[in-house]
Amino acid sequence: MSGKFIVFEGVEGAGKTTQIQQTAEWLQSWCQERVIVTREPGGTELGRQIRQLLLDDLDSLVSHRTELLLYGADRAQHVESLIRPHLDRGDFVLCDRFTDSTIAYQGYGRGFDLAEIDRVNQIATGGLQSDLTLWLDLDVSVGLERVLVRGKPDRMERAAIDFHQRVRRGYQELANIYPNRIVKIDADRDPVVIQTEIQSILLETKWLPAKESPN
Ligand code: Z5A
Repeated sequence: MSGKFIVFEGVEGAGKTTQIQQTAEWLQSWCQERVIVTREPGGTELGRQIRQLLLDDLDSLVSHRTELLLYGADRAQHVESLIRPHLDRGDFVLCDRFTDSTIAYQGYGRGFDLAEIDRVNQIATGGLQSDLTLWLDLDVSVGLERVLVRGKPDRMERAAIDFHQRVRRGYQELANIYPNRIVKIDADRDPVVIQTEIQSILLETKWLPAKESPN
């Protein structure tokens, strides 16, 4: 496997979607078609159906154990049918959320046993980890304000504020445990400033091929 797997993480409204799109456009100026943008849940056809179940349809009916397994099922399909094949081809795969979301939301947020979450993640990914995780860190109330203006909140967004605060603490714990893999980025700044920082981080990795000079 020779591609690079870059994951964007953070609480709701942290700016992952905004930053992942801008990062992809910027990376494409180096590698054109070799940049793939995807997300969890919902990166595959099956995943889109799981996403709808998880975020819209099941409402409060879904048990925490079922929820954990549905995220795991979405990820297993995603890794096998999309992420690994692209990494094998040498592509950059930019993913909006991955295993750390499950640890932060189902583990720290829901209080689910972390060892069990690790087992589900291991089954779903076969051991695949990100090469780099960009954690966009933001006060949860700022993030929720950003997303609530866009309309009806989904099932997860409706969770109590202390749930989202535990999720944020989960990301902090993960960043402490994996300082080489997870980079914390202050997401309470102008999107342009955040994008400039992301580009600097990626340039430092030396993963980018030399850019051809324009004629
Ligand atoms: N989940 C889980 O529990 N377990 C798992 O294993 C996985 C997921 C994989 C996915 O929801 C849900 O699934 C999520 C966790 C759970 N729970 N919730 N809720 P999603 O994919 O629909 O939502 P999201 O990932 O949280 O994305 P989001 O809410 O769309 O936020 P975002 O992508 O981080 O932000 P954005 O769309 O780029 O920006 C949001 C708004 O803020 C938008 O109007 C922007 O224009 C604005 N914005 C962006 N950046 C800025 C800055 N810097 N300043 C000001 N305004 C900004």
